[in-house]
Amino acid sequence: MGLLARVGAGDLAALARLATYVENQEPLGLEAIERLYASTGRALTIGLTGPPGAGKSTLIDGLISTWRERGLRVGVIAIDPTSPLSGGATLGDRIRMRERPDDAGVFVRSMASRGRRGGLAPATAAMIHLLDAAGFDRVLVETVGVGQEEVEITRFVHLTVLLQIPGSGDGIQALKAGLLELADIYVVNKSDLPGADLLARELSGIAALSSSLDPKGEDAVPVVRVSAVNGDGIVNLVDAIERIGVRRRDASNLDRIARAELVAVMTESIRTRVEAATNRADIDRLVREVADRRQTPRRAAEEMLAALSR
Ligand SMILES: Nc1nc2c(ncn2[C@@H]2O[C@H](COP(=O)(O)OP(=O)(O)OP(=O)(O)O)[C@@H](O)[C@H]2O)c(=O)[nH]1
Ligand SMILES: [Mg+2]
Repeated sequence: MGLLARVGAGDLAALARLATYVENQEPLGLEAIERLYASTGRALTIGLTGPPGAGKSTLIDGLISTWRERGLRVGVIAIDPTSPLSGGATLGDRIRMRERPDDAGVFVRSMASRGRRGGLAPATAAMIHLLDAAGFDRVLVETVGVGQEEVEITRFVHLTVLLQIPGSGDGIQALKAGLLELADIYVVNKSDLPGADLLARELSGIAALSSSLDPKGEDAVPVVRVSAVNGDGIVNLVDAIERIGVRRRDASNLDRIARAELVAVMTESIRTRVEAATNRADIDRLVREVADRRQTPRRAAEEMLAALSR
């Protein structure tokens, strides 16, 4: 496989091609991960999430610069919630990261989350492995903190950074339940705007309370104030990520990630296999029978699963 060798040699054009196979979970992509998986596990992987427009992409651009100054290679996977059909913003508009065509140490990839065949979760996990195997020391995954599936991606990374912004009127932004809990670092971005002090205090209060209630006695989640547009506080954020990253690569956390991915991949493959083994008419018939109370949902599901062993 010439493509793999070229990726191994740092060829970003080859990596971009392979990434497309991996994103679409095509045979070439699946085979590449089979071959590469044993050489993954080196990168520190970081999820970065927050409400739309919080400045996630702008911040990632600053993180890239800081890591590059420290000699580290950075890969970015930006999960794009706009459907290709909805006519959302163009990619160039959404990915507010400078192009660095001359820098082989940076690779940015956007992945659509909507309207895709096969699950987002297995494809994203595979993409993380690809960038890890391609030698990127830090792999960032940007997700918008409102969609369920996008948020679940954070189960596949070592640590998660949650962005909040001041001045949105209601303090902590309405977010999916559980998002505050799964973050390892809180960032107050746009701290050049009024209200940053208040928001930082609120987040510190939440962090202190959660830590005092934590049976494992974990340290309070740090609150880092940054301004992604003018670069303030980015070095502090990188330092916090590096510090927590060391802890988050312990055995129990690696098991957590492996377990999450195993479950996600298994769920997805059962679903696609059942779909492939069952024809549309059978599914419609089962739906009718369940709706008419002639069959229980459990029995109907068993019948669909039985198609797998036929
Ligand atoms: N004042 C101020 N504006 C910022 C800051 N960071 C980002 N912005 C602006 O906020 C807007 C959104 O920035 P993005 O980086 O695209 O935000 P995002 O969270 O990636 O957005 P989505 O991917 O669409 O959810 C842009 O106009 C940025 O210039 C900041 O620190 N201060
Ligand atoms: Mg963005």
